Parts: sequence; C-alpha cells; structure tokens
Amino acid sequence: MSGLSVKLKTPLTGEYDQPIGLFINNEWVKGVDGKTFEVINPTDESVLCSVQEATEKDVDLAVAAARKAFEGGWRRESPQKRGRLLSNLADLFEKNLELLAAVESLDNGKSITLAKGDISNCAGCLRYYGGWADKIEGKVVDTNADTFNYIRKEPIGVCGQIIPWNFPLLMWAWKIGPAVAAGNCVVLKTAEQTPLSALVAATFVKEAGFPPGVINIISGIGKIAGAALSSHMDVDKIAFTGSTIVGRQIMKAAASSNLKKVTLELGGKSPNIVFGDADIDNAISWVNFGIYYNHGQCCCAGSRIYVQDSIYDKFIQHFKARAEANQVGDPFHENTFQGPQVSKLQFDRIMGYIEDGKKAGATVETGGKRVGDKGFFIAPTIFSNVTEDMSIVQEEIFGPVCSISKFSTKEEVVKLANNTSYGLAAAVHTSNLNTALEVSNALKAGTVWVNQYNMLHHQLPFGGFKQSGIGRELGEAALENYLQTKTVSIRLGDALF
Ligand code: TXE
Repeated sequence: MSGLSVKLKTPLTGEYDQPIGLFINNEWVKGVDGKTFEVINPTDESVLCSVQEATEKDVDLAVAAARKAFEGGWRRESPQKRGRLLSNLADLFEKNLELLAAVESLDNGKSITLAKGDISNCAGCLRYYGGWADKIEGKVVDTNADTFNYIRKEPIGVCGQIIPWNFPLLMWAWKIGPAVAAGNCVVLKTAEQTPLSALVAATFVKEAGFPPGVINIISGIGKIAGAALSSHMDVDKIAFTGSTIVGRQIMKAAASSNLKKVTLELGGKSPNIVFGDADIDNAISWVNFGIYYNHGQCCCAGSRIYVQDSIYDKFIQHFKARAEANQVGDPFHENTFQGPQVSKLQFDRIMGYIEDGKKAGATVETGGKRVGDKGFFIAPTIFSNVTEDMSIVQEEIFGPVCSISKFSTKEEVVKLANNTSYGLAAAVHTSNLNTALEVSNALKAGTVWVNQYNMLHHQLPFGGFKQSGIGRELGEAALENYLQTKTVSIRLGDALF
C-alpha cells in the first residue's frame, strides 16, 4: 500500500493508517489521471487528507475487474462460500468497530455513539445477507403433463452502486450485502464528502477472503465517476441512494446506455403525526429522535410534525425544551447527540432554508442559527405557524429543522400528511389501535412507524412510494433487486400418466 496510505489521528484510536487509493481487484491503485481530492473535517473545517480520484478510465478498470471476477468464477461460487465470506466481513467489522466508528465520526461528523451504532448495524446487515446466500430458491411450476418447468433466480452480473455521505458505511453494507449474497460483483462509489471509512472497510474485503474483483471500492466525484458508472455499457445494474434530482439523471443514463436495471432510494419529507391520546412524553422523545437523529441528515427524517389541537400548546412547550436539551458539539464527546453537518455546502443549504422560513413568516420556536463560529454546527430548529406552501414544509432540508402544524381530525391529517411528492416514511403516535391501523393504511409511505421513529431493521424492507424511490433496501426484498428470473421449460415427450 506504499504511498497510498497516510497517518491520521482520532481522539478515540490515536494514529491509524488511512488508505487513500482506489480499491480495485483487491489491490490499492492510483487513479489513471493522477487526480486527487481533499477530504474536509466538518468539525473544524481542516483538510484531513487527499484521496485518489477515480475518473472514467478508473471506472472502466473497476468494471472490467468486476466482470472478470463474475465470469471467471464468482457466479458459480457456492452459496455457502458467499455466505461465509460475508460473515467473515461482518466479524471484521465487529472486531474493528472502534476504528471504523472513529473514522466515521472524523469524516462525517456524526457523534461517536451514533457511529458505533452504525458499525454494529453494518455487521448485522452483512451477517444477515450472509445468511440469505444459501437460501435463495427457485420454483417448479406445472403447466401441462408433458412439460417440466423450473424457475431459477440468477445474479444480474456487475452492479454499480453509488452511495451518499449521511451513513457512509451503513450504505456500504446495505448495498454490498444483498448484491454479493445474490452472487453479483460490485463497483461501489462513495460520496466525495465521506470516502474514508469505506476505504478502511475495503482493507477487510481481502482479509475476509473475497477473490479479487468481487468488491471494488472507488472514491470519486458524482458528475464524473458516478456518471461514468451509471452510463457504463458493461454495468448490468445500478443502485443509487441520494437526491431525487440525481436519481432522475441515473435513470436517464441507464435508459440511454444499456438499459441497466435501476433501483433508487431518494429523498423524503416525512410526516410525524401525534394524536391527542398519545403518551405525550414518549411521543416527544420519538419526534425529537425522528428529526434530530443524525443531525436531520436522514432520508426518512420526520421533518413535518402534525399535532392534534387538543395537546398542541403543551406539545410545543415540551418539545422545545427537549430539542434545546440535545447536546450539540464535538462528535467525539460521549454526551454529544448532534455533531456538525457534513459539509459547507449542506450547512449553507440548511441555513438558506432557515432564512426562507423566517422570510415567509414562520415562527422560530427555537434554534434558527448556527452554533459557534467554526465547523458546520446548526442549532436544533423548530418552526411553527407554517403554511403548507412554504418551502420549509414542502422541500427536503436534510438538516436539524422541522415544522410543526396543528390538525383536528384524522381525515384532515391524512390529507396533509400525503400532500407531498415524496413517500418514504411516516409515523403515527396514538394509544388507539384503530387509529393507528386506519391512519397507517391511509398513509402513502414505504414505512410507517407507530409510537416510534427511525427504527430500521435489516429484516424489514425500506424504500419509497411516489418520488422517494424505486425498489426496496433491506430484508428479502433487497435480494430481489440483485436477482433475475430465468424460466427453463423442458418438453418431456408423451406423458405416461
Ligand atoms: O446528493 P447527491 P448531495 C438529498 C438531501 C441533500 C441533497 C443533496 O436532500 O440535501 O440530496 O445532497 C453521486 N451521476 N440526499 O448533493 O448529489 C454523489 O457523488 C451519478 C438524500 O450530496 O445526490 C454521491 O455519491 N452519481 C439522500 C451520491 O450521488 C452522482 C442522501 C449522492 O449525491 C451524480 C444524500 C451524477 N450526475 C442526499 N451526481 C438519501 N436518500 O438518503 C452526484 N452523484
């Protein structure tokens, strides 16, 4: 790895070796064009290091490596072996949990407590899909007496995967787990804001025993490496998590290249509904967690809060106090709940939305400003007195900012909740089972939580209705994204019976 690693330091681990190369064919290589880009620490705005940047030629090399691995044997590798290797990878994540979590906090700014949770979920996800590898089954279907038909599930081939910066390693595991379990080879491009943890994790790919070319990890810019991957003629499938606007570009690129299969996990503007009969303390905790978890940088963030008029005033008062109690600061401090936003660009976008809300006449109940004068910290912000047409109610802010509105009836709140082009998640807080079920069934969202929020499990499918996406992550459903169906129909001749 000489020349393709630097020494970095975290408060938790001290000095460690940070890979900075492209991981192709189980080797660390430099980019063909000799380009690099800087990685910024969001806590103090310093430059952490520069990493190799993949351009079109590197994408070609990575795709060729994946193709060679797929055709050269991986597609025929036993399911048991695929499962065992994923399980080995899960073990390595667990063994190196502190290091991976520390790198995640350093690069992304998320609190170390949340980062440790992410890594533990990565291991769980990889192990879960390792378990699926030898349970992928076909079917026998009768049509008539002299024909024998079977339906096989086969891997798709070379999969391009483009991930965002809000859960850099968790998205790595969500994408790689099902793809590899199903027998595919992958080229994964990380987000340019957060390449570091994925590169550390790449070192475990070889150690876990994966053959060269099965898992390739590249750092690169969306418009260059991401675009090259999504329009590549030898990529059979592209999976993307990110903004809705780029999701559309990925679909266009797929359509105008080789019609590769596409799955998308995009933005959201999720409603979080609190009925007057809810346990108010629990509801406030979940509403707080729903919007401020991961600094509001969650595609499923509960950013539109609807509270029934009977408890509205009390709710605002207590919720405000709860939001103000969230510790904002150094991600490596164990009591910190909210670190900095990931980048200057995201910080500016969020502050722009806050200004829009103020100009539109919404009331700032709390927050509405940055914290400190260094690093990308924003105070947990609540807007009230909002109208449905305001940008802060309609658009994804992707920061610690929510709007709160009043409603009186079930019918009214369902209409308000569904008044969005998104449909990723929603939640209902109530002690009435009928209300919970009735409203859950009426909400147009891929996930509905009842009396909780942001509780994802790798066994449960996750994805969007409407413009929040196509396909599902996690659960058995995610395997379907990485399999194609083959029908084999055999003429048996004259039937004896
Ligand atoms: O996302 P992008 P950005 C939303 C959120 C956020 C907004 C913008 O609202 O404020 O998107 O964030 C790659 N072809 N989400 O600008 O650009 C890019 O390199 C191929 C929601 O960071 O969508 C990165 O790897 N790839 C979301 C990935 O796409 C391209 C998570 C995401 O970046 C590309 C992140 C192109 N033309 C942001 N352009 C979620 N659903 O969780 C960029 N990329």
